[in-house]
Amino acid sequence: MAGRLIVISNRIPTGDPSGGLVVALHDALLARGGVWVGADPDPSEEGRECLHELGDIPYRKRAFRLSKTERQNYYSGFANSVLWPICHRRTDLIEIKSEYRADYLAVNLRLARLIAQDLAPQDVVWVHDYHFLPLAMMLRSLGVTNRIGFFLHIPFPNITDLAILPRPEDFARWLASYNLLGLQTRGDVARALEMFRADPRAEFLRDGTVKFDEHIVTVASFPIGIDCDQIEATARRADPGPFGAANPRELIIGADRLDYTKGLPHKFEAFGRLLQGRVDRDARPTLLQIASPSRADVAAYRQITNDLQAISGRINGQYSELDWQPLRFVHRSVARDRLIGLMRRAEVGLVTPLADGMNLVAKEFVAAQAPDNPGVLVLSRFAGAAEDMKGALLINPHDLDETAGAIDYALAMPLDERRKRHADCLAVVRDSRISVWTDRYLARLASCVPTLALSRHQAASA
Ligand code: GDG
Repeated sequence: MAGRLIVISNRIPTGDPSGGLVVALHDALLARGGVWVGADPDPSEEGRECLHELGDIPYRKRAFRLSKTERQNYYSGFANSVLWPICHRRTDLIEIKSEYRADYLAVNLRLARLIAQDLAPQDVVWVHDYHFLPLAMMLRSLGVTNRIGFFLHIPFPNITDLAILPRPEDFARWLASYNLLGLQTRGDVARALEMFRADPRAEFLRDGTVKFDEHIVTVASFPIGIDCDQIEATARRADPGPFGAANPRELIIGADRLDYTKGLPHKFEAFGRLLQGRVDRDARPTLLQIASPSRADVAAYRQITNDLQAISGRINGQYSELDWQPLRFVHRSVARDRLIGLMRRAEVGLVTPLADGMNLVAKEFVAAQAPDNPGVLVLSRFAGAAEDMKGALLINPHDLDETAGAIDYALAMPLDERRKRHADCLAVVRDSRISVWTDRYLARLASCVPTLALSRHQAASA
């Protein structure tokens, strides 16, 4: 595929690339050349109409400015208080305001104009995530016929939840303007196709693509992965660091952004259930929950933080001993190498989202284990990762007894079974490694029906 790669994502990394997706996109941009466009983290009333250059690297990074009001309405508002809860089946938390939607569309239109000015005919555009759903439709309205791909990192919403969106009929039109709609799982693809099937404007062509008005979109799953070689290497040399006097014998680890989708209250309560039901009173399992702060300007995130402090206080108050604090709730971000070291040190990785696009922590935990003496992954069946990771102990996080039972089983699991389950999970993690994911996505995008050749394709499929 000739032409530059134009990547659009909400955040553009500053400094050296780190983290799987960032490195993978960085590598793809290095290989092909191109531009990485994202929002400037500093809101400003100045310079709203320009993309400014960041850094001096073989490809360009360009940041677009948001005013404080736009950041509030487009980012905290429509993206994180409307789309995020809808996609994660938390419609009770949705906050609809007309200015949210207006600024979401305005920011996307401004971005589309800025991108269109700079596009060459062979360039390929790859848009990431729910902040930019209408971008392709807007680029098309400006006459752009380049290949444009979209990848949704979060779950595709249920059709009934979609109806809660203001002007729900826009959603299908936004997505149909892309050449390739990439989703995390086969379940997501099924929900997207259900949406198109229910829409009288959509028609299924014989090759499985969807024709919607004058557009043809391919819908497919691309389960995202991690840089497993790098994590395995880090885990071999990483040091979990000191624990203080109470060095846990049985360590259960959780590491999540502090988000209401991650099922953290359920995780804490299930751990409390485990402590309550202990037969061996000398057993002293410790749950270490690292929760990196996230979106503190949205009320639902402040609420969940307060809830977690209350639950962890109650559980510790009930079960702590002089030399043992069963639940350690660390509400801050931990250095990457140390986090990987803690994962390797842990007997159990506990991942309990109520809804999650993929969940990379589950994959990182597997990659961080010593294959000859691995820990056990306890994984919510509502994480995208559960669709393929059948070697994990799959749980329903709403069922506290089931989760407590799975942790108990994991802590007592014989070495043979641990090795077998870990090998099964590691094979899945390696198959979906991030470099393969990027290549697969871009190759599929290159093979999609180009927007210009529409009438010929229609004739062939009729
Ligand atoms: C979205 C989707 C999808 C966590 N705490 C610390 C830390 N982390 C790192 C983890 C992991 C990343 O953050 C979190 O990734 P997840 O996939 O678990 O979750 P989201 O942030 O919600 O990501 C998700 C993903 O996009 C990719 O498509 O899988 O479903 O929601 O890498 O290790 N990293 C450091 N310190 C921490 O304290 N350094």
